[in-house]
Amino acid sequence: MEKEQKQFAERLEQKGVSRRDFMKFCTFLTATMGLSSSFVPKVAEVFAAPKQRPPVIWLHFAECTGCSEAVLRSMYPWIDQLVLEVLDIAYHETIMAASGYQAEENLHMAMKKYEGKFICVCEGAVATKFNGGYGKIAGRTFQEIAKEVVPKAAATIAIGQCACFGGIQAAKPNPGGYVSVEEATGVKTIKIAGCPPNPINFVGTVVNYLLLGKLPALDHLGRPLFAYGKTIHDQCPRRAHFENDEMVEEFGSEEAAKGWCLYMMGCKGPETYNNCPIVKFNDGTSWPVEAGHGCIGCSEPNFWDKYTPFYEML
Ligand code: FSX
Ligand code: SF4
Ligand code: F3S
Repeated sequence: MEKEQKQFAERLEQKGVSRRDFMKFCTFLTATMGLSSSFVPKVAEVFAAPKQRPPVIWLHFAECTGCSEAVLRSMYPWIDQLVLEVLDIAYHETIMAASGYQAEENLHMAMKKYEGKFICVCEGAVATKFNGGYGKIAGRTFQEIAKEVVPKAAATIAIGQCACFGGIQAAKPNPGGYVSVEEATGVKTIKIAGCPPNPINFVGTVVNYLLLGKLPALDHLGRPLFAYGKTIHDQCPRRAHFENDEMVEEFGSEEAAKGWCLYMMGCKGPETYNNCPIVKFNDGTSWPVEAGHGCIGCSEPNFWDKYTPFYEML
């Protein structure tokens, strides 16, 4: 175990990550998962000395690949290293070296080898009209691929608004008949919602599985409660400006304090469940409302149709 941990520390060091950075990340992840700080060493162990590395088949359907980008790049620049430490990614179109026939072969071999054991991660919506003609890979429709792979997985994680609820391609008039992965396959998915979702919520879900041997508790839509249990509005610092007497005094009046809130600019925070105000994006730098833009409800079903025009008050 000690040897493994040492080798892990060396690999991180090569990426310019100190043990202190790593422990800081584990503390942040543990808090995000809603676990007490006594779990921090256990969470660190999941990465440093994984007992099992579940095989993953990562599929892409109709989307912008922002979800993969979010996991692999934007947060901690080295989160890709951590993801690759705990998961055995057998197939991922964006990051694998293989292409063409070899890629197809990899997918089929991985599916056969790990049948019933792999985690399927899906990005993007599935086209259903015109026999699925709006989306094909290697001559096969998204629909055929989804129906072939998803039912063989031990669990399927839909990552991003598109895989969870259809996303922009399912917005009216939805010419391709795009639907969520769950609708396309009839298989229940765990939904890491958002456009893009916060990578910490994906990592938290996977670590929950590895640490506690089960998937996290979900809401009625299939989103993990640790991340999607509260509304943006309930956690928003701009709300504090008009709900805190001291702040109101500082602003001169409740009305003035309310001026900081983006509700009248169309913020959908009161109806949107996500943890953006707490976990933020880009290494905890900021999040939409902090940057001065109202929440557009990107983790809610069909937000493109439901919440446009975005600048109209709820
Ligand atoms: Fe959709 Fe993801 Fe938005 Fe993009 O793959 S959730 S369009 S950020 O990339 O699926
Ligand atoms: Fe609520 Fe949005 Fe106002 Fe924040 S900015 S308090 S989320 S309405
Ligand atoms: Fe999306 Fe709203 Fe967060 S738009 S990123 S859920 S603040």
